[in-house]
Amino acid sequence: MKGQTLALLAGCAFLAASCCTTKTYTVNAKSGTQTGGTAKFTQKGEEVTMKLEVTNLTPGIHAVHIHEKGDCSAADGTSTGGHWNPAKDDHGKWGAEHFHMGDIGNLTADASGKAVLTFKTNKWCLGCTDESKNIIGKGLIVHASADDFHTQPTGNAGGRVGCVEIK
Ligand SMILES: [Cu+2]
Ligand SMILES: [Zn+2]
Repeated sequence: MKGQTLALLAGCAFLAASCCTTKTYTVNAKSGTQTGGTAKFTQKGEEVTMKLEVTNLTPGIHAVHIHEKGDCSAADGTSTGGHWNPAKDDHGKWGAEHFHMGDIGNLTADASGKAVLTFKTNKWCLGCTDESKNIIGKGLIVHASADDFHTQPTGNAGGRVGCVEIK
């Protein structure tokens, strides 16, 4: 009985270790806003899932990108640099002919300013050695306006209202 319990515990520990890496971060308010929320990243096998929950946005559509630096120190979020673009491609819509590795797209905030976005991809990893995939050390930005998927190199998404340091 004792042996079985130990085997079961060992099995559970193995499953827990092999299942997922999960990291949860805070959304920091930028550009004089009250933006808040959390960004949760989980890697299971080759797939990374992002669950982004944002509060206190203006109702409507807002662009979300991964930017190149995990530094939210500037009041306007510009310390995160431009869009994360390891493949040196053009800005665009995720999955289209041309897009940046950080071009997540848009989310929609409801009348109360809340928005939830779930995004899954096997093009990212959490802390692997492939710098064309690793999102650790990057910054996630929620913008004041929508991404038009067209304007270079930013999508004309306006100011930076929310910022996450993906550490
Ligand atoms: Cu952006
Ligand atoms: Zn882009």
